[in-house]
Amino acid sequence: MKEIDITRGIIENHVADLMQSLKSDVVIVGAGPSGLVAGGYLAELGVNVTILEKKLSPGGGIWGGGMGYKYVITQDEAKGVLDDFDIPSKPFEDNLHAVDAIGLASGLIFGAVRKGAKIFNLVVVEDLLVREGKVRGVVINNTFAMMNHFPVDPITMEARAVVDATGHEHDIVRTFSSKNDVALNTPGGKPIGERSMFAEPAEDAVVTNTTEVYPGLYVCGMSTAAVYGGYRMGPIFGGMLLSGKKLAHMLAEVCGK
Ligand code: 48H
Repeated sequence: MKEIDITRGIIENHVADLMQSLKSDVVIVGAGPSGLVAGGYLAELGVNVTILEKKLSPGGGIWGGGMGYKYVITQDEAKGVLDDFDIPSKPFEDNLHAVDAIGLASGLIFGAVRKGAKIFNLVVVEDLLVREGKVRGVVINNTFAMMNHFPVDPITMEARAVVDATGHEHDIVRTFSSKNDVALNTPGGKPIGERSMFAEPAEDAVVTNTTEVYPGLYVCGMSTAAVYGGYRMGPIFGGMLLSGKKLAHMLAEVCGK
């Protein structure tokens, strides 16, 4: 066993994955629950999908459960998604299920990978490629370079559709809207901003507002609340899972699958 072979094995495989992702059908920014579900279903439907995550660990806001208590809650309507990703849950009250947050995060990550989504961690999406009024890809950089404010220029990936699954931050839509003179598909043409907690309408709105916000640019999960002025819902995750599933079916159709 030679160290140099271990090194070659890592570099060759990483670069092969990266080359496949240079031109994806769909790039999802953010590996939280909505992005992972969307990516998993899209891959299963035969779409070439890449998920980019700036942190070391995918999973987004799942890991901490509610205030560090390691369970989250889902509704009956989302049970099918848990089943599709082989994630156990315990029935709780009428129509609710308690899900171990660590089981949910790890199950969605592994489920997305097993279904064929390519996930790259430690990659920040810092901007978009826009041509002729349509989003055509992402501008990416290395997390460590960004954290240290090193003057390292970014590189790019092309995609037919880009998804902002960056959660509360709605980083992609926010940056796109502030850098360009564009009208988003929102009342007023700009992100509206998230509202205070009101779980039931918040959960419905996350799914309703999973949509194309600008040609080629889609939102799912918590970023829909920030973009469309939805309420927050606290540690109930059914809306995130159902938003990811809705998005996958919308984009599979866009990609002709
Ligand atoms: C690469 C990025 C970038 C970037 C951010 O926050 P998330 O878990 O997102 P959702 O929408 O799938 O789930 C939301 C849920 O976790 C939550 O916060 C809920 C239900 N809150 C309710 C409430 O009331 O508070 O994941 C987003 C991911 C994170 O992992 C970020 O690191 C990542 O996106 N990300 N990755 N490039 N520019 N910006």
